[in-house]
Amino acid sequence: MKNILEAPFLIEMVRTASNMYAHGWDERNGGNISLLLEEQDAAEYLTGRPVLRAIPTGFSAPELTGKYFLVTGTGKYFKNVEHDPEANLGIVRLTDGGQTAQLLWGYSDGGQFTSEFPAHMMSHVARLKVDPANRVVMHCHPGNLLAMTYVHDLDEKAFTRTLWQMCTECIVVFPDGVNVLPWMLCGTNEIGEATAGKMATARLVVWSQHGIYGAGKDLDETFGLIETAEKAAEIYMKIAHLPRVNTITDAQLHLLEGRFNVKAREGYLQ
Ligand code: 2HA
Ligand code: ZN
Repeated sequence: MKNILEAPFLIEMVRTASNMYAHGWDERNGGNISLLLEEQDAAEYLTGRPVLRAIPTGFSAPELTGKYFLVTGTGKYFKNVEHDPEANLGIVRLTDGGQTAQLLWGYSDGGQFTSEFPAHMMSHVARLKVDPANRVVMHCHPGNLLAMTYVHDLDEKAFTRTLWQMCTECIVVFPDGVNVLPWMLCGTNEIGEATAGKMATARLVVWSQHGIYGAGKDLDETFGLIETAEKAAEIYMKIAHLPRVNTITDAQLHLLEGRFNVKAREGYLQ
């Protein structure tokens, strides 16, 4: 059996958590990441490992039965992941229609997966239906996106259009736009179901006055997705109180669609 600490997927996860912390998106124990492991990686690194513990999930997700996930731990600080991956991360296999998570590695101090596990697993189900290549769900608290939810209309079309207008490349990176949930109690199946519902039509879901969820095919891409939306929100927060003299027009956004071969969310451009 190969050493999990040397697995490329684990090294990438550690790098990502450190990078998110360095960006200021994950204060204290804020944020969480889940990565659906490839069959090949699971076979190489996990077959034959004994089940260390069986942890009830409190929800069902039959679509994920037998799938392996690398997930950040509840109460853990992203800044500490690189110093002790085995305590701060865990690898689980979902069984019983998703109702049980078998711990195969990690959470070495007796911990368990993030309190936002329902939102993560339900979002994986939702994104895999749209994009079978989806592997990552990522949650964090980027300051400018959060700030924007205090001062901007939370209507999804209005929120998305503002972000698209803030940086030229936004519409290329997230042509499906950004979906928005109102403030809801976090850590519950309810917010998990609501997040997954929003994930059906976009890879970014803002949790008002809390943070953002992103989904993508790998850690780099998902990080970059949130990074791009956060950059746009930063520009917005710099200019929101100033007279807007120039902007990116819908005609220009259409030019970007053509140049980069992307299709903006239906009905979002004039
Ligand atoms: O504590 O970010 O939403 C981790 C979180 C909960
Ligand atoms: Zn959070």
